[in-house]
Amino acid sequence: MIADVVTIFPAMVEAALAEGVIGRARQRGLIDIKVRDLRDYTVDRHSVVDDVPYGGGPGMVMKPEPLFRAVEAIAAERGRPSAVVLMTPQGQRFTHAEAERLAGLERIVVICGRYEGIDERVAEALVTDEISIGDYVLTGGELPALVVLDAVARLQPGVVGDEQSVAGDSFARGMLDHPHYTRPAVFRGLAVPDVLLSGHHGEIERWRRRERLRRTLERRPDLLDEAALTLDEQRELEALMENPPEEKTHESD
Ligand code: 4GX
Repeated sequence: MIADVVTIFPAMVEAALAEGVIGRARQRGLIDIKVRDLRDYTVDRHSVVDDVPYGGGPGMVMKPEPLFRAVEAIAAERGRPSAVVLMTPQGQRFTHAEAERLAGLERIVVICGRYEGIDERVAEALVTDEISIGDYVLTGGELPALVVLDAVARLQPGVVGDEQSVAGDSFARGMLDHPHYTRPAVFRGLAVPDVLLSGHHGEIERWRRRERLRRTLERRPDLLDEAALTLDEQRELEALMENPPEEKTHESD
């Protein structure tokens, strides 16, 4: 995967992409992500990227010219991008399915907007996909771009060490994950469920499957409408719905 990020805060984006699994994958050449400073594509002496909105009103709007020049320079250097993504609360909601779609593309460009937004002609003529990471307003598209790039990059072959863990991702399965525990077996009086210490792999898998279904039913029942459940999972879910486990309570309740 080749990805280019266009931003007025390249250091912020680069810092995040230099760490952890993604930073390592970049060093190993498994993914090629370049962070581009939008001001490098300006032509005026002061590297201005914003201007006042036509029609008046508060705030500033990102000028079209630097964004066009940036995407054209990237296309000339890398080849025509398969997608030009704009991070915006006006976009389609980002999901794991969308991460999988983008992960299959050869070259993507991600544009991080700031201020009140970008000149609409950029969205019309340059952008192929407008994506939102959720219904809240941030100060810029950099954090959303990092969210998208992280989710897409970890789907590239070899980026996450254990292929099994990527295939078994909770949202790849369409439901929430089961609980995880590590040592010690008892911590401050809180015990790990016995079944996990039993060594019975069949029972452990059944327990985990049941916990995934229980949590999904409890916290995100909406996911179950879309989830492709196995026959065993369907039966387990019906049992849970007939006989709902006690709700978790707190001492003060
Ligand atoms: N999911 N923001 C973008 C400026 C902006 C507005 C319109 C382009 C068009 C956000 C989100 C988000 C705030 C990033 C406004 N740029 N982006 N920014 N939620 O809130 O993606």
